[in-house]
Amino acid sequence: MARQLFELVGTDDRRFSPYCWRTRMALAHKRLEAARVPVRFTEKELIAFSGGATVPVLVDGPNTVRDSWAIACYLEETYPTAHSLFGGPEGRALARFFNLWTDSVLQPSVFQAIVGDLFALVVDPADKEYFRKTREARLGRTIEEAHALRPEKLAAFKAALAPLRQLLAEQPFVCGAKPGYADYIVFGTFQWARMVSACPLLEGEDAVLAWRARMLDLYGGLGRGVAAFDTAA
Ligand SMILES: N[C@@H](CCC(=O)N[C@@H](CS)C(=O)NCC(=O)O)C(=O)O
Repeated sequence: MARQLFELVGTDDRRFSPYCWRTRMALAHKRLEAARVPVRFTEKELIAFSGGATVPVLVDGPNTVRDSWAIACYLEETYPTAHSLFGGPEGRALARFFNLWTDSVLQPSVFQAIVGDLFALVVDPADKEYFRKTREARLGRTIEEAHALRPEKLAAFKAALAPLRQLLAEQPFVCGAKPGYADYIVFGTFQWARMVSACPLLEGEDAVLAWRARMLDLYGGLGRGVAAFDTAA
């Protein structure tokens, strides 16, 4: 197939990367197919052609694009008529805010809360040494120390969601009546978490949980159809 998506893989063929989920949802939104190529953390040679060391990488005919945000912009520019991801330049600017907010606020707190489970349950044995070394350097503490901080990191995550919760009490999707790329950015974090940990990020009556259920149902249950540890909603 001319279009290929290189995505992270762990044990039992789990494709759990939050950034790759952003791209998978964006492709589904655009009704575009792609052959999915699994890449373990340490299989850097498989994506060396992209000039980078992270996934997602999209190959679309002669074009190679890496970085989930760059891929979303590429898809919007290359396939402008089919189902807009951003709804125009103003929407793209707002989606960029969601990208930066998710990367700098949501992802780090969830990462610390679930890294112990991620390491134990889904990091491939061949990648464990690499994962421990790189992630402990990033965390400034051991995986076990981070795991012990779960309650406080989850509390920080829940607090950070306050404006999102309010928004989703007013409208079904982040982007309004229909989902768009900002929804996929935030959804990537929730999908990643449920695929690597049984720890529920949210509980009870919560507009964000209700939104997550709607997101899991999109595109024939694309998100719901994969193996997950947190199967609530
Ligand atoms: N800003 C990048 C981040 C991509 C990223 O960090 N991907 C992780 C997987 S979740 C990765 O490939 N890590 C490889 C490594 O740690 O060696 C994007 O949005 O695509």
